[in-house]
Amino acid sequence: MIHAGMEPDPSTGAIMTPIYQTSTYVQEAPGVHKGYEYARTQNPTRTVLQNALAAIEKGKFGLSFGSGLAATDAIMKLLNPGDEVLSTNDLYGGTYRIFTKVFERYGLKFHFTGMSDISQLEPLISSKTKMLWVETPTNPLLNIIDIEACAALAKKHQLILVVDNTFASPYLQNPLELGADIVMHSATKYLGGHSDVVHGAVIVNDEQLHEQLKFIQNACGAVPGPHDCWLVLRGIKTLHVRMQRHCENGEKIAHFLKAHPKVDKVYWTGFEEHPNHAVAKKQMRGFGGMISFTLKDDSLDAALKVLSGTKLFALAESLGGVESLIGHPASMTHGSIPREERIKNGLVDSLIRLSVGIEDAQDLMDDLNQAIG
Ligand code: P1T
Repeated sequence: MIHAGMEPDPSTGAIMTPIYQTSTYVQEAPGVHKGYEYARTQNPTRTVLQNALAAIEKGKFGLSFGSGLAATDAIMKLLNPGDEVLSTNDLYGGTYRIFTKVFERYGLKFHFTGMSDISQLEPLISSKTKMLWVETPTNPLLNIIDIEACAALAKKHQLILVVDNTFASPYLQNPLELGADIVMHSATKYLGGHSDVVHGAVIVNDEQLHEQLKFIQNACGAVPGPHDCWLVLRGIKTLHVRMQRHCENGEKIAHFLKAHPKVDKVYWTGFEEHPNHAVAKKQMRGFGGMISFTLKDDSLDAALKVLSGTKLFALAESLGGVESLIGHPASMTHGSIPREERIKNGLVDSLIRLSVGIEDAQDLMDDLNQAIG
């Protein structure tokens, strides 16, 4: 993570990649330049980040975007009107929103389904299906989807397999090695790691896919600024140590919640009784710091009291930063999914989501304990 894809700056030897805050590059003569023409197309800070992203995801090519959703937007533009996408039904609300509110208007069709049991998927695939969209672990219910099994299905039916790897991060899971065609990240989360940047990443192995996505990146222009690239580069250097601590704290807090008399269900991929724990163990190197739970008192009021009652856990959207966050998916991150749809997929109004940070675990447990009461 510290060295991946990162070389000292070739023009000065600066060990830390400089922020190339420029919109254009001087050419010696028309078409004679140092590989950089215009900063939407190329920027040296972005180049280093893109190489780092490829290296940490064990892929050949990385591409950076202005946000996770800008990355998703670029991936969807690989498709044509009439094409269909089979997507998991438990996913970030903004991804659901761009699929249904933006791309359906351009003639793409989306089918949302549970993917924990892969045998359910094949009957839903038709000649129009072109892409499989997988988020694992899912946001916010921490379902686990078998990436290798999806890859086999995608290969058989010639589908592009996309894995949103935001929740696991490349430290815990590398979907390209498991057969995925495209990995995407909201780098706003664990990759950035400090809640100070919004950023998106796409990593692929296939040269043709890379060329198509690079074309879209430049033609549509959802590129990040160099300062944001630099922040993500700096975040990546500590991803491994942060993730180790997120995992340790996540495990302690998941067990603490499970033992708490007022807590009902706890969703965490590390529990042996998690329906796909064996798959999680197979494809992940740890279980991360994302946990969702409900209270035995399943009223919305009881959940809201906990959400407003924590002192260390800040009530906020987002995840993956060093500081712990608490959120209410139904009204915050997943508010853009119609209620009936949410409830059908198990996302109840009283669900509470935690992004466990890297503070002292006992302090975090004390905070939850006083808020739950
Ligand atoms: O926010 P942005 O960088 O555009 O990324 C969107 C996105 C994509 N995929 C997953 C799995 C995500 O969790 C997100 C963003 N999620 C939140 C803001 C959240 O609090 O869940």
